[in-house]
Order: sequence, then C-alpha cells, then structure tokens
Amino acid sequence: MSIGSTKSLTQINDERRPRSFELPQLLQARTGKMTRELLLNPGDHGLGMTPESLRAETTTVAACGYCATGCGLRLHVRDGQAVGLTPETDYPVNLGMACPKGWEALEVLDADDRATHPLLRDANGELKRVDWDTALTTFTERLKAIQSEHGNDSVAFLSTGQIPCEEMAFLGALAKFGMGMLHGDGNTRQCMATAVTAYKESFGFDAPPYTYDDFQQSDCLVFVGANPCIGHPIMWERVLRNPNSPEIIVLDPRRTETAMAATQHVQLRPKNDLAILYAITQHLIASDLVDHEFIAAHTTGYDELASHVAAFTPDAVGPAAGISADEIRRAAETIGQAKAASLWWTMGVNQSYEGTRTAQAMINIALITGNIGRPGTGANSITGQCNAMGSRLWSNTTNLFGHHKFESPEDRARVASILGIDVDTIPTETGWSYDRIVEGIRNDEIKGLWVIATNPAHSWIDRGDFKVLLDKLDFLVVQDMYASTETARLADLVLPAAGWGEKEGTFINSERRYGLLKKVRKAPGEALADFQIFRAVAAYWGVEDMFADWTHPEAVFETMQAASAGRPCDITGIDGYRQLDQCGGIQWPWSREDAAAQQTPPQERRLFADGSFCHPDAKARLIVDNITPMPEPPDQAFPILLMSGRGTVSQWHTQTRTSKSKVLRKLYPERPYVEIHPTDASLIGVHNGDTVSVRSRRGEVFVTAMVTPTVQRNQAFIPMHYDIINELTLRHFDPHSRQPSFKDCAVAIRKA
Ligand SMILES: Nc1nc2c(c(=O)[nH]1)N[C@H]1C(S)=C(S)[C@@H](COP(=O)(O)OP(=O)(O)OC[C@H]3O[C@@H](n4cnc5c(=O)[nH]c(N)nc54)[C@H](O)[C@@H]3O)O[C@H]1N2
Ligand SMILES: Nc1nc2c(c(=O)[nH]1)N[C@H]1C(S)=C(S)[C@@H](COP(=O)(O)OP(=O)(O)OC[C@H]3O[C@@H](n4cnc5c(=O)[nH]c(N)nc54)[C@H](O)[C@@H]3O)O[C@H]1N2
Ligand code: SF4
Ligand SMILES: [Mo]
Repeated sequence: MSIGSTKSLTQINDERRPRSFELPQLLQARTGKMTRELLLNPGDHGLGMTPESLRAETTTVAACGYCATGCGLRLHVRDGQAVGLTPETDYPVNLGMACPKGWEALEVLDADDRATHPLLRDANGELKRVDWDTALTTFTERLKAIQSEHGNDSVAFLSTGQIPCEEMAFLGALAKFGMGMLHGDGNTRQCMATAVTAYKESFGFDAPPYTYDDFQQSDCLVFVGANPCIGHPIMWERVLRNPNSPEIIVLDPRRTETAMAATQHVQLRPKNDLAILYAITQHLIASDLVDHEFIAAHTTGYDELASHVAAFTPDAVGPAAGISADEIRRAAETIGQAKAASLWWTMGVNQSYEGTRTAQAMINIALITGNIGRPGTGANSITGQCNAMGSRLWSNTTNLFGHHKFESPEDRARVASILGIDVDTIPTETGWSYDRIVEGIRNDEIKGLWVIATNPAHSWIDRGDFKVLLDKLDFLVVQDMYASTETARLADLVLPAAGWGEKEGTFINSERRYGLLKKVRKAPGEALADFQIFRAVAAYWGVEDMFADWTHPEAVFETMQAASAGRPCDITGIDGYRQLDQCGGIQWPWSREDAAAQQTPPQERRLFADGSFCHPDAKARLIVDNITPMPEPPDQAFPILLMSGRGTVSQWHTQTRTSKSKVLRKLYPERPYVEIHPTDASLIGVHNGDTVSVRSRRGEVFVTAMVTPTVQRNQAFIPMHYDIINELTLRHFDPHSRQPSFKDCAVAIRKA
C-alpha cells in the first residue's frame, strides 16, 4: 500500500507548478552557474505541477512541522495550492489523529506579518525593503568585512530544529566549510543537548532506542519531567491505546494533565529527580529486582553504581525531596516487577543544571532491570521540535556532519571525500556552544551573527541580558518566515524564508523516523526556501563550486546517505524520497544490507535488541555523580521557585506561528499568566484574575494570577509562550551538555 499520495510524490515532482518568486535577472550575470539554475527553477526543484494538475484536485501526505511526534497530514491540493488538510489514517505515527496545531498548519502561512521581502536597516535605523541582490551583497560584504577585521571566528550562526535535514546540512556545511566559521549552534541546545550528551556517554551514540509502539506495549510507563498530554498529545494517544492497563508513574512537581492520568504521581520538590532516581535504584538493588545476567553481559560500572547509590535510601531521600519514602519504594517495586517498563523524559530533565546525570540515572534504571531492546521498554528521551533529531545528526554544529568528530583526522578525511571538498576547509575542533557564543558577544569575540529559524530574543535564558548583547553586534542577520519576531525586529538584515508546506525535505521524528516535508503552497512575495537562500549565499560568497552538487534537497539527502554508511544511523538502504513517501517515513537505521535482506522496512523498529551498544566494547556505561546544589534556591526576598514550560496544546514556543490562527487563539489565554497555589495567593491577598508582579533578580513582569492547586506551595509556573518569561530566568547550565536550566529560579510575587 502506498501511504504517500493518491498522486505519487514523483509524479508531482515531474510536473510543474506556478512559479514562486524568481531571483532578479541581474543575479544571473553576477553569480554564475548556481544562481542561474535558481533562476530557472525558482522555488521548485522538482516539486511542480503540470497545467493539467493545476486544474485537477489531488492529495498528498506530509509530516507536520511543529512537534517531533511527526504526524502525517494529508494535504488537499487544488490549483497547485493546498486548501485543506486532514490527519492521515494510514500514517504509522498518528493513525488518523492530529492536534489543533496540525489541523491549523496551513492557516498560519497566510498571516499578514509574513516576511515577504528582504529588509535592511537604513541610516535612520529603520528596516527598509531591499531587493535580494542588495540583501545578499550586503550580507556578504558586511560579514566578510567583520571576518577580515576580527578573524573568521568572529562571525557565528544560530540554527534550529525546525528546518529540514537537507537545509541544516547545507547551512552547517556552508557556514563552516564555505564561509570559514568555527562557531555555530542551534536552539536544540535549549532543548535536546542533555539527552544527546547522556546517550553519547551511556550508549556510545546519540541513539534514542524506542519506537512509538513501545507506548502501547509497556505495562509500566515512567514519565519524568514530561507532560505529553500538552507537549505530545498524539504520543499520549498511543499510551491511551495501551491494552495492558499499565502503571503510569509521573515525576512532576506540578499536577499536570499527565500527572492526573497517572496511577502514581510522585509530586517531588523541583530538582530532586536525581536523588529520587538514585533512591529508586538503591531500592531496586536492595530488593534484588535487577537483571544480573543483562548487567554482566551488557554494561560496565555496576559496582560503582551500587556503592554510589547505597546512601540514597528512600528514607534518606524522600522527605527532603518533598515525598514519602513509601512512594519511592512503590515506584521502584512497580518498575522492578514490570514485564516491560519504559522510562520517558523531556524538558523537566533536559533543562536542568544536573540534567545529563538525571537522564543517565534513568538510563541506568532501564539497563540494570534489563528494560531495553524489548517491546515496551527503553530509556527514552522524547524530542521536542519537528526536526531536533535532524539537527542532532546533520547541522554540523556539535558534531561533524553525520555524527563524525571534528577532532578526528580520519573522520575529517571521510567527510571531505564524501562532500568532495578540501579536507583543510573542515575545522579541527568543535565550535562553541550557544551560551559560549553569547558570552563571545559580551567579550567582543563575536561581532556578526546569523540567526536562522529561531527566536532567541524571546526564548534564550535571561533574555534581557541577551537583547542588550544583540545590540552590541556589528551585524545581525535574521532569516525567518515572519518579519515581526522579537529577534527579527532587532536585525540589521532580515531574509524572508518560506516555511513548512512551502518547500521540501526531510524531518526526523522522535522515534528516528525520516518523514517527508512537501511543497504544496507558494511562499509569499519574494520569500525563498532556506535551501535556496543558502545556495544564493554560497554563490555571493564565492563558494558555489563547493556546493555545485547541492542542487536540490534530494541530492543532499543522497550525500547524507553516503555520510551515514556503516554508522549506527545508517540510511543507505532508503530508496530516495519516493520510498519515504510510500512507507509513511522510515526509521534509522535502514542500511543497504537491511534493504537487501528485506525489501520493505518494518514499521516499528527499536534499537539494541541484541544488547550490543555503540561503545567499542559494545557495553553500555552506568554513570553516576554527586548531587549539585540549586544555584538560586528560594530565600526570604525571593521565596517562590519559578518553573516554566508548555502552557496549552495550541501554543507553540514563541508564538510566531500559532498566534496567527483564529482557531488556536481561542484555545489559550491571551495574556501571560502565572499559576500560583491558593494558600500563597491568599497570603498576599491575590484572587484569581488579579494582576500580579513577578520579580526575580533579573527583572519584573506583570501578569494575571491563575490561582490553582496544580502547583505546590512556594512554587509557581509561567508558560514559555509569553515573551516575558525569560526576563526572569537565571542564566545557568548543565555543565556537561551546556543546556540552559530554564525551570528553576527564585521570584517574589505580589499584588500589582
Ligand atoms: N503544545 C506544544 N507542544 C510542544 C511544544 C510547544 O511549544 N507547545 N514544544 C515542543 C518542544 S520543542 C519540546 S522541547 C517539548 C517539551 O515538552 P515537555 O518537556 O513535556 O514540556 P515542559 O512543559 O517544558 O516540561 C515538562 C514538565 O517538566 C516539569 N518540571 C519542571 N521542573 C521539574 C523538575 O525539577 N523535575 C521534574 N520531574 N519535572 C519538572 C514541568 O512542571 C512540566 O510539566 O514539547 C514539544 N511540544
Ligand atoms: N523559559 C523557558 N524558555 C524556553 C523553554 C522553556 O521551557 N522555558 N523551552 C526552550 C525550548 S525546549 C525550545 S525548543 C526553545 C524554542 O525557542 P525558539 O526556537 O526561539 O522558538 P520558535 O518560536 O519555535 O522559533 C522558531 C522561529 O523559526 C521561524 N520559522 C519556522 N519555520 C521556519 C522555516 O522553515 N524557516 C525559517 N527561516 N524560519 C522558520 C518561526 O517563525 C520562529 O520565529 O525555547 C526554549 N526556551
Ligand atoms: S502532535 Fe505534533 S506532529 Fe502531531 S499534529 Fe500536533 S504538532 Fe503536529
Ligand atoms: Mo524544545
């Protein structure tokens, strides 16, 4: 059965569709071969429709562009434009379901504040419309001037988990190999860096082992710092389909929708996860609920683990963590006695100053109980953005293209030969992490910044400080779908980008599935796909020969396939976009050998079934560490611990997209609000709906009080979707992953 389309992607590819914006004729003369080709095929690169099909109606399936669930959406196309969509019933991810963001995905493309033309800040400090030639000439001249004055490394980029793999790959290769940058990172640092570091150290590779079927196969699911009812509602639907009446253990300081559905809600005091997980481990060992055979055959470090956790008895840990020792014992016994236990985590773990070790404490529990590689098991990090997984593999930031190492001469030589580039263009060290790039701006080491598909003036921790730093830059380029984002408004140059639905490529979802993004809409005005912008930049920068083969996304996909060969993420067996389309996406790995043995990839595949991990000795590492004190605990002046996170299913991050849908706007509170406990509210004379001041050592904001017992006493919660949130947050990071610890800072709340 072909899930992809009534009309296959390739058929659509072979035909033509109305032209998107065409780069002006004069570029042709200026920049040679590559741009000439852009001119001939603007915006299309093989996704066109014939005049006949313009009249015809057709449908085609594409992966959603919001969260990492990666639902398949069937797009209804008329006259070459998608006019509606429905969740795809046969897509293996969502089985006919979608959340409101998915349903409204087309609506937000028509917003009035779409970036439709390049904008350049003029002598009066105003952003004014310019043509692409001026934009790209200015981009090149300004950044080259900065590099020649301050060195190549004084220009950096911040990328994203929300553009297709092929675009990330292009950006990473262009910036680092073509433009000579050393430093580039992405918003995945805010999101997945902890999981990446934890997996790399424990398994030897950044390899989330699960498949969504595991939600249905477990008889014990443990969610730590995860609220899938709001963040991943369609994954949660899979939990609801679980026929085993599973135990659901939720560790969350708040009584979230997910916690309400749990059989055991461990309502801990924030940031006591590591101690509690060690106490669970201690009790598992003390009760002999561990799998000695698995431990001996497939892990190292068990003795150190056992002696490290010995002091973390449930009695010693419970009261200080705000829970009872019995709750810990019950959770441990439930996990230890389950036939198939799975442990899932998201931002309550990743965004923490000891997140890496906390994630590894979960990995340890899965390993010592033999809960890995079997249906319904795993230590499973749930991904956030639609293509955060792609960013982890292909963005050329924290690792060299395709999880190679910048530091390794063999890896550099391999990547250089696959890309057909001079090995000397590849940096010999990993560039700075996001926070270090930000410090680089403070120290005048970074003078030029190129921001693509992320909105850090809202989302970066302690954004008040960050916005001041952005002002220090000599040149800030922002490439976004919307010209109105907090960051775009601060830019010197805005490059207008096509968005989801207006271009093609692949996203990798949370269960390692490559899904297809399709072009079913024409981008507004002169907006170009990021892919095309990168091609044009390459041409203006004078490195188009280096990217001569990077003509269209599927060509880059083939290069990614070559780079993946023989690695844990091998995708050499995928028969191009056509097969991705037919199968409803394909999980990595799918090697040439896999494909030779079995024509069609099975739909639900998990890793480590053979107990063989990616370290040279094939064994997983059990890693433990000391507990770290909270950097800014509540005190008399700032007595409340502030958390932040997802507010509703209908809001996405900094709201550049979701606030543009009338339907979605009806589904969330317009004004920013803070959730506070009824007792705390009555102590300061605050009623539900009052305006309150929330003040931290960084800033003060005024929001509506939402008085609710879902938060505990002396704790509060503000959704991250309102730009005020990061006025308050404290700039601190996990030392191993450098991920910001967004969910803990001290505030004072009073009636305004
Ligand atoms: N609707 C919607 N869905 C989204 C997104 C969105 O913006 N909107 N964003 C996507 C992205 S990029 C991401 S990363 C995911 C995030 O998905 P989640 O991580 O599930 O969402 P959060 O609300 O950030 O955090 C999860 C929970 O961590 C809890 N928490 C806070 N501090 C602690 C602690 O110390 N310990 C524990 N155990 N828990 C704690 C919070 O109370 C919160 O309920 O969602 C994705 N899905
Ligand atoms: N306090 C607090 N802060 C947080 C968090 C938290 O829990 N608490 N969570 C953090 C997490 S997990 C995340 S992932 C980040 C998210 O933070 P951001 O990445 O800053 O948030 P988004 O709103 O998703 O920004 C994506 C931008 O890309 C643009 N865009 C979308 N598609 C395209 C495209 O195809 N091309 C181009 N060029 N642009 C496009 C959108 O218009 C938008 O401006 O926030 C982090 N910040
Ligand atoms: S759950 Fe995620 S992938 Fe599915 S429709 Fe909603 S936003 Fe899109
Ligand atoms: Mo995220």
